[in-house]
Amino acid sequence: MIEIRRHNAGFCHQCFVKHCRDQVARTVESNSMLTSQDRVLVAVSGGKDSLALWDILLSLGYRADGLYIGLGIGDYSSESAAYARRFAASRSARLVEVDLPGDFGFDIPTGSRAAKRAPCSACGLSKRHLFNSEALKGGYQVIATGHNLDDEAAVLFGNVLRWDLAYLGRQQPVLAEGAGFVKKVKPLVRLAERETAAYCVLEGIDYIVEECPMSAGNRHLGYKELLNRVEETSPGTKSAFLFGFFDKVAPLVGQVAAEERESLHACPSCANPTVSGICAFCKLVERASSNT
Ligand code: Q46
Ligand code: ZN
Repeated sequence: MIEIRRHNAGFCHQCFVKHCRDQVARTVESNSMLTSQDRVLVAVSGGKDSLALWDILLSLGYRADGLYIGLGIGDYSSESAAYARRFAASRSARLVEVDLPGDFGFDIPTGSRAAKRAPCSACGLSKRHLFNSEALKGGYQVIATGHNLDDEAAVLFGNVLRWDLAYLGRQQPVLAEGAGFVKKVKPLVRLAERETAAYCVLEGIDYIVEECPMSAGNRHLGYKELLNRVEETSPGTKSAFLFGFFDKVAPLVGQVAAEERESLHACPSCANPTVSGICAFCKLVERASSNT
């Protein structure tokens, strides 16, 4: 029996799997995330969330391929790639691969040192850039990421602590396509972390359990712990926090993000949208290669 306290419900194996798929189907439909004609590129890390997402989208009949980005983070990267490849092979699904060291000449530890950025900042900007450019290159209409309820509530908490309106404006389950941008969707926002883990175990999906070794000190982990403590005493708080934001506040701050998008232009080096001059990813590549 799998208990979900915020729903005040318990599920057997079959009902739990159905519940997860229903939650994703409901999120996809109510937010017009995907059509059956769309080709969707699922950002896959080899972890539980992204593999559960890929599996659920395939089981719902969507045309979903995977995208794995090799970040060059030692054994963690080689092991996570193996999980992504094994899953793709088990479902006869297509996995697109990009390798930062092989294709761009640097890994995340080197790039972050060269650019004097925190590893997760260099990593995040590289992944966002490559998700978009690979989707454009491959002719995909949508990029799907495995951000779950816990991730999104922690990010929202951080954005609220700093009242970062630009980030808050972009924190939506769907970001529409725009000049140079492929549509981005987060179909797992109704599922908590422990639910995607249980889904993988029940469906026999092997995923990398170890955390990325560079995640130590990532402030979102601290926010997650904090929210978990609140959730423990008041089940449903995280969901009320996130969905209250989506319903009541996101429409008000969405305009800030829309204005920011309008001021973007194409990077002279790679043509991806950027605020000014050469984009952050091209600068990172330049700094990392001048340091090797
Ligand atoms: S992979 Fe990259 Fe995460 Fe590792 S370096 Fe940070 S952001 S923790 S999802
Ligand atoms: Zn660029």
